[in-house]
Amino acid sequence: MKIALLGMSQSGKSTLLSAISGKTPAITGQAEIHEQVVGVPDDRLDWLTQLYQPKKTVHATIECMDVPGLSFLDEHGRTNARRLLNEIRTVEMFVLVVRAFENASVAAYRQSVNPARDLQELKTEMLLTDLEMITTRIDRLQKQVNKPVKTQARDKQELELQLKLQDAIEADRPIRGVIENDLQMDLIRPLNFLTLKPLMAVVNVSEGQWSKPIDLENGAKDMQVIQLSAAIEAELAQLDPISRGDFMKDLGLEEPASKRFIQSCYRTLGLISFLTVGKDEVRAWPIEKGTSALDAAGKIHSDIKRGFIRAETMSYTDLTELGDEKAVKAAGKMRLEGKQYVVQDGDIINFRFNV
Ligand SMILES: Nc1nc2c(ncn2[C@@H]2O[C@H](COP(=O)(O)OP(=O)(O)O)[C@@H](O)[C@H]2O)c(=O)[nH]1
Ligand SMILES: [Mg+2]
Repeated sequence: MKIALLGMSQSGKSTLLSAISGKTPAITGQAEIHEQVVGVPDDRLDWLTQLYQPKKTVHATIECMDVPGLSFLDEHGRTNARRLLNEIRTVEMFVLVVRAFENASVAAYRQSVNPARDLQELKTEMLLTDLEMITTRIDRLQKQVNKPVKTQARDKQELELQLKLQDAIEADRPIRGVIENDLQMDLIRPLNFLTLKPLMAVVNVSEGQWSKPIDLENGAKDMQVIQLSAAIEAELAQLDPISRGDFMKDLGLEEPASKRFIQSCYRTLGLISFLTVGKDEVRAWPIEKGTSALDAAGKIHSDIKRGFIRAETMSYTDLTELGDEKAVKAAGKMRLEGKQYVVQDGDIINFRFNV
């Protein structure tokens, strides 16, 4: 999974990334995109590792792109922001980080701390970036559609769609709400529009303000929002688990924000995990909700999909309640599922296949 952190300069993106990854933050004021791979914590993997004692445990990972702070205050800033936005078009989702923390030594974007305004500005700029591309595309297609070339039928379809997208954007509506079917999706997929991707918001608040509701003025009504203090969370991430627990108790925090952050990413993308176990490896595999057993097999290896026979499946909950695989089988809770079976979160699957 690939995601990008976007926000105005000094909103706390690099600090947040350090909180999630446990690594020290990249230098502030970096000019280029910086990528960090973050492991996805999963208590189930810890428990399964105890039970199976595998040679290795493989957590899912998220590739986070830490994008330098955006600024739309002048032409230079806008050009630079446009360039950066163009570089991250292929990520699966965007996390919009907005500043709500007070810190006199950190200059605020537009000279004031205003998370609702910054969120709105980010969303508007993403719409405008897409609009620019749509306009260019429409010009090109309008010149092209009357030529009797091989792609003429497709060009006509795309032009019609691009005009519809243009209307939507001019009415402040993201593209993701306009695309109705796979055919339309196929026509525009290569363009990687920004507003096609789902969004999540992180409101970076001052210490102690994590549960005080911050008004985003409806700017985030269609997305997951999490509130945290990136600075505190980054400090927490540097501690050993015991001191971290103590510190969190003092602060009145129940769990590290990194967990909430990753859960929100999974929810935003509609992802769940199935698990595989064995002497060699215990591993979590992220898949989209609704994935069939056959497609889940393909995530592991194309051979397993090709030679698919059955998915021997038990639920993680049954395994923890009954203690081990033998007991799960004895209780009749080991199932043999076929290709069409819809994989559930926490399914532990052993694919039987033959190639
Ligand atoms: N008080 C406070 N300062 C923060 C917080 N998050 C970030 N900062 C400070 O704000 C500055 C910019 O943070 P940084 O993560 O580099 O922002 P970026 O430009 O969005 O990557 C740094 O000096 C941070 O220490 C926070 O939650 N509270
Ligand atoms: Mg940064």
